[in-house]
Amino acid sequence: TSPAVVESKTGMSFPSVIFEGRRLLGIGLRKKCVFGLKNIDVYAFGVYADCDQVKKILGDKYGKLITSELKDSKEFKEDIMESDICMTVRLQIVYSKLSIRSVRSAFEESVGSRLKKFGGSDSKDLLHSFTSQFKDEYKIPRGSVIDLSREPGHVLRTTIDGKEVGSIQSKLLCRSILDLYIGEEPFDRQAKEEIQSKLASVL
Ligand code: DAO
Ligand code: DAO
Ligand code: DAO
Repeated sequence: TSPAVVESKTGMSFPSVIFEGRRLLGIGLRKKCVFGLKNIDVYAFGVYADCDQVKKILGDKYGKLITSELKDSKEFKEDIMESDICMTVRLQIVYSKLSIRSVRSAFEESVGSRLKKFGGSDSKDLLHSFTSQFKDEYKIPRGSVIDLSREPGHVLRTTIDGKEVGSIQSKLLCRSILDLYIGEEPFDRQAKEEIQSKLASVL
């Protein structure tokens, strides 16, 4: 099996395979500008997908295209986003002073804007049902591992250090979270490129 991949700036290490065969597609860094002047490294992330499923579900449709064509195909991206393929975004916390309150407000800003973009009016309740999972008593010190997984049936499952904190069935929420990492304005452009190339090369 292939070795883990280390995010060079933070030293956070991502195994090449997690759960039942979810493979690492790419890694990146989530930064945030605070007080309009300082950039902090908030977390490193790795995006994983069940590549056998990618092949099974999208192989017939795209298998004949060459990797470079596939990589830039809007339709392919759309199909990945909309599909029921099992995926995980793993976050490893870098910033040691992260409070649950700031997680909640960052989330409302980043994911909230996507929910509005894709979902429209009834997205407020959905956002609340997700952020209400973030209990004030949770601790996420540096090195904590948060997994956001898309499970069959568009269920978004959240775990902190392997412990489940909640599951929500919502295609819109899965899609909105995905969009943070591989959408039009991703947190880390290079990571998005890497993820897309890797996905295209699977087929
Ligand atoms: O101390 O309030 C502060 C600044 C920290 C900004 C935190 C950004 C949070 C980003 C989301 C983290 C999700 C795990
Ligand atoms: O980086 O802006 C962002 C949003 C990333 C998603 C963060 C989800 C965090 C969920 C777990 C928090 C538990 C306290
Ligand atoms: O742009 O080619 C593409 C698709 C990339 C897919 C990235 C998958 C991330 C899945 C995370 C789901 C979390 C709910």
